[in-house]
Amino acid sequence: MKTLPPGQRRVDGFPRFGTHLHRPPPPVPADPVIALSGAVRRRPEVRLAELSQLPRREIVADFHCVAGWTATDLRWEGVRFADFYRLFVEPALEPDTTVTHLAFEGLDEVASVVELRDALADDVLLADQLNGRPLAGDHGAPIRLICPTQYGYMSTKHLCLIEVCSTLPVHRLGAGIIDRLIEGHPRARVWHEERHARIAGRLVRPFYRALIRPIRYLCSKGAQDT
Ligand SMILES: Nc1nc2c(c(=O)[nH]1)N[C@H]1C(S)=C(S)[C@@H](COP(=O)(O)O)O[C@H]1N2
Ligand SMILES: [Mo]
Repeated sequence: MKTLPPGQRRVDGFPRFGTHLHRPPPPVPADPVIALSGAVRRRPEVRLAELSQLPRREIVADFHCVAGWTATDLRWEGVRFADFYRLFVEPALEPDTTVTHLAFEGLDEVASVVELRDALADDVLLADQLNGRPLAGDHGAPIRLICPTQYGYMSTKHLCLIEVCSTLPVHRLGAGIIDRLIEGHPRARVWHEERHARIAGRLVRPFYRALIRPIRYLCSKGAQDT
């Protein structure tokens, strides 16, 4: 049996999970795009059809939710995020911009903030296929980010917007009590157990683990509504 990262337990299959709770997955637009905002000169929209200009990539990786479950050996296909960045984002940057972070937003308005160095890692994908099939609604149709070495909350599903940032986008972090309680770590590396921004990963394990059952229940209800 392979070793899982600290505090993780294997689950069977791959549950739909997330902060969307009871809502069904958002409908997929007829001609989906990834829009760019923030420190870009033009505001180009990249049609998903344009991604066919990039080489296809496949990775097999485990998926680790911060709440403590790990789905093993998922086969993702798509394009490397670094290739997308070089072809579509870099040419659109405002002159003399130093990009530090990217905010990835999904059609359900859930977003993640990823440091540029983590987003450009070799194994980060924009994935449109899982285990040989087009991504289903539950897992992020039509396309999602996959950052396999970071907790799942970085891997934004239903990706439709990338905000290019030259400082930490604080407006993305949320200011409510719940946001503070589950405030994600800025790097969220699973092997470093970077679960929470201020509290040691080991200490928040039981708190997150207690959320798995109610969230899975709500997610399965949302999936049935579709
Ligand atoms: N758009 C969007 N992306 C999201 C989420 C979400 O609610 N909405 N949840 C995150 C969390 S917390 C996890 S663990 C994974 C779950 O991915 P899955 O539903 O494909 O298992 O998606 C992440 N990306
Ligand atoms: Mo998660």
